[in-house]
Amino acid sequence: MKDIKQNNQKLKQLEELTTSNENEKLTTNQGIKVNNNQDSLKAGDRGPTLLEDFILREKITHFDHERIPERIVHARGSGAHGVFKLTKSLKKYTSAKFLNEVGKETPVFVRFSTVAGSRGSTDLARDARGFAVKFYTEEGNYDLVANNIPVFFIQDAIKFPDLIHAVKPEPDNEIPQAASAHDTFWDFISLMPESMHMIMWVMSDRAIPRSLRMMEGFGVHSFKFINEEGKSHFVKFHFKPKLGVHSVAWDEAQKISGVDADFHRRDLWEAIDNGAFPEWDFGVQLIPEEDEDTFDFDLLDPTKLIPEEEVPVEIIGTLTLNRNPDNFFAETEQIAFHPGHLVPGIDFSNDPLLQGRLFSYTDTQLSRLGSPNFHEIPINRSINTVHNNQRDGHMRQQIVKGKVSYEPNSIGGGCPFQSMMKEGGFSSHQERVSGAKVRERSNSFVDHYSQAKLFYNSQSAPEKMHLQNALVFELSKVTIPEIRERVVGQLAFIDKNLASKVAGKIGVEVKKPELPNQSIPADADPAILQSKEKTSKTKISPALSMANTVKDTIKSRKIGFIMADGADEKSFNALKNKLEKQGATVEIIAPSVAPIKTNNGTAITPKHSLTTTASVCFDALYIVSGENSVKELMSGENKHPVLHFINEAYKHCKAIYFGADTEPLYLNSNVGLKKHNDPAIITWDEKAPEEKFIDAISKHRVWDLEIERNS
Ligand code: HDD
Repeated sequence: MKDIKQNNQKLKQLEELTTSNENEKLTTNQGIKVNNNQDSLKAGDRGPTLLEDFILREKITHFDHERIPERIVHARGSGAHGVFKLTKSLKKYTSAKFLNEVGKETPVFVRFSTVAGSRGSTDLARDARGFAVKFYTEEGNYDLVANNIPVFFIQDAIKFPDLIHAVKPEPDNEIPQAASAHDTFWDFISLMPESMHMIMWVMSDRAIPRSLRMMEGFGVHSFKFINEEGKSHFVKFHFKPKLGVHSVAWDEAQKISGVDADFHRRDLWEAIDNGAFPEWDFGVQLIPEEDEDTFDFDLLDPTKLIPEEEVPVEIIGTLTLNRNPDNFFAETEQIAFHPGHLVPGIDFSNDPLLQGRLFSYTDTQLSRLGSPNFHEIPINRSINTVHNNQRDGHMRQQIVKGKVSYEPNSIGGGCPFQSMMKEGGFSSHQERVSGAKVRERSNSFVDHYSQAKLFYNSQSAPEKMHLQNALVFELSKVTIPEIRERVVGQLAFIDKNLASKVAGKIGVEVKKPELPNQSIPADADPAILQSKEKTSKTKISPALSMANTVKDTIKSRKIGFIMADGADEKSFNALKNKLEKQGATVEIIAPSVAPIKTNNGTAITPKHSLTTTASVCFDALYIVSGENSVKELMSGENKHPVLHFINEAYKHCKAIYFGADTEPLYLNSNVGLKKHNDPAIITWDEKAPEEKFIDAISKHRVWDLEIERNS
């Protein structure tokens, strides 16, 4: 009951601050009704516009100031409202109230993002994805500012501006947009061995998700849980999508960027609009403080993950996104996350990357949102009312009564009061810290290759091939041979075969790279750094491969039905109903978007024409039965686009079902050259073809057949 109240509280808060123009009269910002919004005020109808035209001035001035600076990183994002429901109490580990009571619901807003591109850049860039969650808890806002990759490029925040400058468009010509395939990125990477583990992840298909709804989320750093007795545990956070983790092929990603640059944003929006609410299991890996030193890596090193085989992920709740924002700018753009927004019971670790982040986020909001009062913007407001002595500043909203804005005070009766820990007052974990003031890195951070190896070795054969191709693609765009060579030299520490294959395709030799000084502590043993023998305790981690993800549902998958006049209405309806019943979405693709007539004379309006969309926007294709429909598709200007559509879907290893009468399309496409040994190509003459089609869609793609199919 209380949770529903809490949920409603955020909703109510937002509702109170939301307006609609429905049935309203146009006014100025001062509330004056406007009688003419078409013409400015002039001296005569052909004369100059008058300075006194306050309606014109106000409108243009506001327009001139509509833009705010985009986020320095993670500028391109999409967000949604939702709820987090606790399924397992963590009271033993943390006093955070939203993690204590089973069944408790906490309202959330989640913003997903790419990292490198500008606000208007494509969704399908090869990049890490942000997965930032704001929990509006009764104890205040808690932000988990996560990514879809569990490790990071660098170990210390002091290198963050260098990393970002290297990956962003180059400063002389602002090229390329939203892409890491260029000289400066790889120059930096080639000189930073610590980035190699993350490089394995961003060169894998994890960096080109099929959907934001099919990505994992990771808090990356070790954080701390503190319980009521003050005992602490290290904790790593995980979000696991209920739909499984799936990606597109790089060739698809590039084409989607042209056909629908908003592919991920649209997919998220439509899924929520259609009631297919994205869901994740929320999990934790818990490590008692005293076990800190039992790993073969440092828990404070953000380039390392804890293999799930060593510390299993305990699922403790469900995150559901169930409401699209009303206004992109007001909500998704103005939301301000900060890893330092904590609630009692959660604390930081000494991870040096995290420590630097704690400074950066508020600082960036000040220049991006322009005022220290950004917490008053509706999407950023805590549901716990704010009481303190801070005052004034640009755009202050809260009207605090009384004379007092200092403490201690007697005039205000001493209010507002501090809270003791047992009253919910935030109290930092009492950790004994001592040490000389040094600008150094711990020796325990020096092994840069073991987990890169672990990741690579845990991938399936098709995943390894994609990763290798990604490296070849990226490094082929690097124009300076020495940089290519250095990267390949780094790869050799991970996998010799990978290095030599990549080297062969980019015209360099595998050589030991010159190691940069700045990333190696003065007294580090270079032998450790270069050791080819060092491997992690865990040799293979099945959890790291997407081949082992959930593949048993077609829920929210997009199926393209290719059809023309004369399509067989009965089989069209039968399959459409079957697919929709299982939660898939069906979209019709026809020669044009003009209505088509089925063999029963029913008019159906297609959503797409063969030229306004492409196979890359669909998970699977059904070539609808109907002799006349097939004839039309195979004739004139339709023939090439329809065969291209089918061939491309086939190239990307998608399920294709050829209905009755579609043999001409089957035989004239590349698909027709293969016989019935392909689990994702289903033809009219097979037994239970619809069931086979549904099963094939649920498998996502048949990556295992990729080489054979494309040879
Ligand atoms: Fe960051 C935004 C995630 C390291 C500085 N970061 C930002 C966002 C995400 C992350 C998801 C977008 C939030 C949103 O949707 O508004 N960042 C990470 C992760 C990191 C990380 C998982 C490493 C584990 N970040 C990092 C470092 C620094 C920053 C080391 C600086 C020292 N990040 C920022 C920022 C941004 C940001 C400049 C840009 C916009 C914003 O904060 O609000 O402050």
